[in-house]
Amino acid sequence: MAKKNLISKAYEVAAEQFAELGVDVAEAERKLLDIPLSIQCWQGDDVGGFEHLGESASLGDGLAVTGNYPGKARNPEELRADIEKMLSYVPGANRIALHACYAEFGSGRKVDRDAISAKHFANWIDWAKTAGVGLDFNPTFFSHPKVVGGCTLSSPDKGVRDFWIEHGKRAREISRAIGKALGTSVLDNFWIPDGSKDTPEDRLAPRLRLEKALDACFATKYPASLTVDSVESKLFGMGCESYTVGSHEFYMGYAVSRGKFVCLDSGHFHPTEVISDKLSAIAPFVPGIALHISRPVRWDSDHVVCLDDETRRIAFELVRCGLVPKTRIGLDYFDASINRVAAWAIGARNFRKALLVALLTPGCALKAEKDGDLTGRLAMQEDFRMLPFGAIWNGFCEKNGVLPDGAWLFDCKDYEKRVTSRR
Ligand code: RNT
Ligand code: ZN
Repeated sequence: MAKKNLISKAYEVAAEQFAELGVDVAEAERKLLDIPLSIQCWQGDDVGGFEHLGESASLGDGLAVTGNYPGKARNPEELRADIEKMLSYVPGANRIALHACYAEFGSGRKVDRDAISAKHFANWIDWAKTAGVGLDFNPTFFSHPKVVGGCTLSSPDKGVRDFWIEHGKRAREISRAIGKALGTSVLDNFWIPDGSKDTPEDRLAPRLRLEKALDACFATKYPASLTVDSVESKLFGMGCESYTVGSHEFYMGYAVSRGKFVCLDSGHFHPTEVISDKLSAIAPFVPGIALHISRPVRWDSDHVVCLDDETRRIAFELVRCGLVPKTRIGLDYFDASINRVAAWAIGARNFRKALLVALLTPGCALKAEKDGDLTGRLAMQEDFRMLPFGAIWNGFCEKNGVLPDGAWLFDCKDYEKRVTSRR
């Protein structure tokens, strides 16, 4: 009880301080609740999926999950239960991003990726309706024997290309059907692992094949109210260090010329290159931007999202440039070395915190900039770092029935004790 009192006291004082700086805290909170955040289902089972339920299958094709923390979800029911737990720690309009490999075949025969359809996602759709969340989708171009020589849509083998083109088409049709069933537009994000370990002689031919294959995938037009497509670039992957067919420049050109969303994964660029600066540069030229918020560490692009400078900067750019309506914000990380539900919640809460910080940032530094007072701008930017954002966050969580910092982890550990550790 004392703790609760402390949270509301701190909240009141903080809200007064923000009001003095011209910030409307209530409005910031309303906006934060309405911003959709698409949370990746694959944090819960190490990007395993359910195609091989009962058989073993390993993640591959440039993706790697490290760690063997106990308690990973073994089937769709466990994964959905874990997602519900995780969602209870994340205030706001959340969505869940699925991958095609999370299809469910029930007692029927396994269906290959070039033959899946919306009916294999019926349980997800029903669950989403009950849970009150939207869904997003991704075709799965990895962990499959038809990834030949590390390649899918850019493969020199027509049979391989055709298989994956059909998969891409199926994924779009599934996305359309989910959009229709849930009444919310589904983001269908294309990422492929294609590339090469060593330096290729011909860097052009695979890109021309990819261009054609994507055109074939996207031949059918669907209304944006049901689904939109995005294309996600990467710099390199494990075993694909020297050449990536779907590089940033490739997909920029593709998205701009075809009117597709560009998906920026914050882990997919050179170590000192940041995506926060790309948002305002790309926005004028594409119908929309998709984000995979992640945290790159050395070779890995998928560590749990922290509330670091770049994460804050991404959220700030979205808010300051008015890009929230144009952006599908999503998360993409997978950590199997710590409690998976906690990993999910930490990253998702952090991006919501980053958005809250952005929404609560006073406008006076912008005014100083417009007035040419660059000294004032820097002084204010630095002073604002110490504003009591945490007090607003905790009060905001409580008002919305979500456990504040310091409390949610106890609940999560209790869930671990009762549920995940027994798996
Ligand atoms: C891979 C891409 C891709 C995947 C997910 C699982 O480097 O980031 O988005 O992480 O689709
Ligand atoms: Zn990604």
